[in-house]
Amino acid sequence: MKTIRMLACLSLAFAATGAFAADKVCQVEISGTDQMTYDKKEIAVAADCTEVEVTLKHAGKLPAQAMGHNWVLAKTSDMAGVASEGMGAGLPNDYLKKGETRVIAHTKVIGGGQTATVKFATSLLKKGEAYSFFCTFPGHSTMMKGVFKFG
Ligand SMILES: [Cu+2]
Repeated sequence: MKTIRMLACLSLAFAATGAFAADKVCQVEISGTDQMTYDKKEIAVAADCTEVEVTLKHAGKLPAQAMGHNWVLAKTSDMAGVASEGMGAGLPNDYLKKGETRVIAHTKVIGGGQTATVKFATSLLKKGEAYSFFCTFPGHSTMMKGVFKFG
């Protein structure tokens, strides 16, 4: 009886793996600088991407304590609130409020020479919604922000 159940589980696992074969992971690269800027003002992800993998590079030299950058994705209407409420959370929490639910995806905060990656499913995104990416290091989101387009 146990064996049959295990076989059933195995075939389910295989079925799931088969489904993943149709997945399309789309890569996005973005850099941050010591001048408090990203090198992109807009990121566009095609509608057939099932997952997005964002790699953030800090091309500068300053440490995370002085010029830390992260990459945070949220609805454009949530951006100001996420940034201002994340300010007090501190570097160990990547300047994101504990229990923050408005963030769709984010990398950790990194300093010069470092790289961080985040992968998320596009099923988290709604067509027709306006999304923005931004840095939640205190004061940065006024300059470090851009439009995220899906579809
Ligand atoms: Cu920043």
